[in-house]
Amino acid sequence: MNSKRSLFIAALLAGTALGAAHAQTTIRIGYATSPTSHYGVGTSVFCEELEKRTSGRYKCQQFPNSALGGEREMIEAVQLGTLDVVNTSTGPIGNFVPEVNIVDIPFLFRDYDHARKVMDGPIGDELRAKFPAKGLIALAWTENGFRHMTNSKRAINTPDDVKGLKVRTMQNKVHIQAFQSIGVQPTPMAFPELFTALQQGTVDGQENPIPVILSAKFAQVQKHLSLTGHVYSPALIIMAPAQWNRLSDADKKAFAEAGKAGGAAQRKKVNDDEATGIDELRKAGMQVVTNVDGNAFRRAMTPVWSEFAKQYGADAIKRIQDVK
Ligand code: EAX
Repeated sequence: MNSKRSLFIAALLAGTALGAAHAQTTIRIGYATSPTSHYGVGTSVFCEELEKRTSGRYKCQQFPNSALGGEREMIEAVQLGTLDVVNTSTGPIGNFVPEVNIVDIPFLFRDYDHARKVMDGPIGDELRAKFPAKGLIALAWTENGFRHMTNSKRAINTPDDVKGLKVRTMQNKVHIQAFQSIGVQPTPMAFPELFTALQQGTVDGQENPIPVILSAKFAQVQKHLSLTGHVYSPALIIMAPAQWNRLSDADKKAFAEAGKAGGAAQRKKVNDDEATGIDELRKAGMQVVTNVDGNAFRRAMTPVWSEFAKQYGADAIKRIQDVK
């Protein structure tokens, strides 16, 4: 080999090595709510941890406030590979991974401890394992929170009070069926359209966890809040398989660990908002019913529960309930 050529190859190799050491990949990540919301906090921790654990080879560009569309659209974009990562509620997930519908059943989870234990345990792992067949990688569970009802018409204490109300639901067939069963007129709608729909009276109410009600400023357009806690709303960080498959095993581990850290931070923010948010919403003018007749709501949904047992398996439902 002549010396000129070997020099050239050496330079090329050095260039590659140098390039590899400095190569930085920007991960585009979207979510529905504001940067200071639970999704914003969880996503920021995910991004910081990712950067740290890959020595800066990966960093994020965040797209908060539904800038890239509703959750359903963002999941589609991840499936297509035009978006790298989404931090989303399970609301629209059943349309992609039907097995996940089971965790959206109202009154399935007793409390936050129960829900988090299920998602972090074998059941949550098994559900995440269903995603790759649908062209999605479920990196880690995060959290949206227990959902409560708000509306512009009246205080809600019992299931009788919700009869005839037009309530926006997520694009989730379990939720739609459950609300129909107690006499609500469900109006499925993407989240980015919701504020205007409430403002213009297209719908009377909606239901969301405290952190969403706070960050979306629904107090400006809804007078009544009832702490119905009728359903837990899990969330997850989902990644495009094309991105995931390119990663080394070490980087896959870094992504997964960053996802877990993001999930923990997001849950902590949900806890904080639950602790202080209700007072904040009162100050913003909402009338809050704290002593909702939860048992009455549960009883009212008993008939639809037998339907869910048929659809999602009585055994699978019991397995979730049995987690202590
Ligand atoms: O995930 O659509 C909804 O109501 C969701 O709870 C919200 O976008 C946050």
